[in-house]
Amino acid sequence: MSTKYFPKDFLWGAATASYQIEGSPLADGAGSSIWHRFSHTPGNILNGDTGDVAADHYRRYKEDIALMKEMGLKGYRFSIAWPRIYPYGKGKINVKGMDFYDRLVDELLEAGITPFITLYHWDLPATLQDLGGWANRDIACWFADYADYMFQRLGDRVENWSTLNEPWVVAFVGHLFGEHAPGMKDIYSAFLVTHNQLRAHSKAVRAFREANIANGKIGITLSNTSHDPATDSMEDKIAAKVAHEWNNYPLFLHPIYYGDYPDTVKEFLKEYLPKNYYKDMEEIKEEIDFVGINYYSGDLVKFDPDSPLGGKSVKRGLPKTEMGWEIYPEGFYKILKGLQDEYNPKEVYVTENGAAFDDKVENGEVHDHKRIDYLKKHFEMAHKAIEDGVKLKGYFVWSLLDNFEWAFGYSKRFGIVYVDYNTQKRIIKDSGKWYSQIIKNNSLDF
Ligand code: LGS
Repeated sequence: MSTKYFPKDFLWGAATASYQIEGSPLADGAGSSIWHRFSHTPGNILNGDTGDVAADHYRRYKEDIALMKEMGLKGYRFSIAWPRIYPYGKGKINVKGMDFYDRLVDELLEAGITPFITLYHWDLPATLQDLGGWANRDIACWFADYADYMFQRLGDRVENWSTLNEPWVVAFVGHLFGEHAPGMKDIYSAFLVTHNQLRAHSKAVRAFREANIANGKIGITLSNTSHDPATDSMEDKIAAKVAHEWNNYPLFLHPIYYGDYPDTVKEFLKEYLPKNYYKDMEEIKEEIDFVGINYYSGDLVKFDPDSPLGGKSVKRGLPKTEMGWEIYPEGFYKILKGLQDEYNPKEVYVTENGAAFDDKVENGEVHDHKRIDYLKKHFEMAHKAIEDGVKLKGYFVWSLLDNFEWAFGYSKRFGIVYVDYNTQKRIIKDSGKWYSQIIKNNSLDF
């Protein structure tokens, strides 16, 4: 057995998102969000679940921070519900909503936990959707104004900021597949939304630079699936490359770092890109301080002339999580190493990695050994990536708490802390206890 140490000051933490844990979505003057609306529309969410109560974190945040402290977390990634701050998306500010995040940040700092804020994790103010949402070009200004207000209000205490969480999912799952809010199915809107998110992101980054936050760092959080070619054939390799460049970090980082969409996107998807998109590229190309990587799974890609992207996904018979996603830690290494080789970001954070399993409470404990095994294998790959030059500075396990898993409602549990939704009682799962040892030792035994 050998012990592998992580870098000094490695930011071990856990992540959550506002709509998934907070509950009380309309409390204290908050406006409605597109997820509130979507989840209250019958047929959208499994079992008709909504985020009305969720893990009741809005009212129990102190208890939750105490749990983080007990586990020894060094960092906590959470998101701000835009409609709590601006009930109508812009204009009038809701002081009480702001107070919640003020208190949350103070409580975290008091507990010695570094806050890591995501400005947008999918709960767009519903009023802005009525104006076209992310498909309206004005959203770059609406978002930058909101972001700027947050920098002014929390920048004295919060150094780490991520603009958007998984803009690919927002664009395609929300506007092409219709499985997430706002539930649209239009490919042109999906690409327009991709583009406007990029514009909004970069505008917020410029506001951040002007806010001049001491030691402040800003980046973006991107979703990734490791797409590997099914065979060595040229066709399969191209299909896997197209899937990678459209589905993973290149779709957003190519514009941000190089001022253009990736080659395969321009070749295979050009007709869907907004007209004259290149005119915005100069404002989109804007330096960021870190890239946030979310990683869960991988697949094999096989050439398929009938598919619009020239490839289809095939399973390879690996063990799966409760979501039906293959457990493929090697793909995590490939994503991290590929990111470093292709874009050489100044810093990288794993902003999400974790798994859902069928957790059971037995005598007041949750023995989630499969989750421990999943995390261990992924930590190992992160360590290997660091050894190979990836400038990984921290790692946020998804998720701190069991929560509202979007279209799957409460049927899937990702937490390292179990939530009993009848009583709101929390139980630190075995994975949470195991994780706290890793954090304490800052190392992993193989
Ligand atoms: O809860 C969400 C987690 C769970 O799994 C979180 O809010 C999101 O930021 C993030 O999308 N999350 C997530 N993503 C995994 C997507 C994996 C798709 C794998 C497909 C296999 C072929």
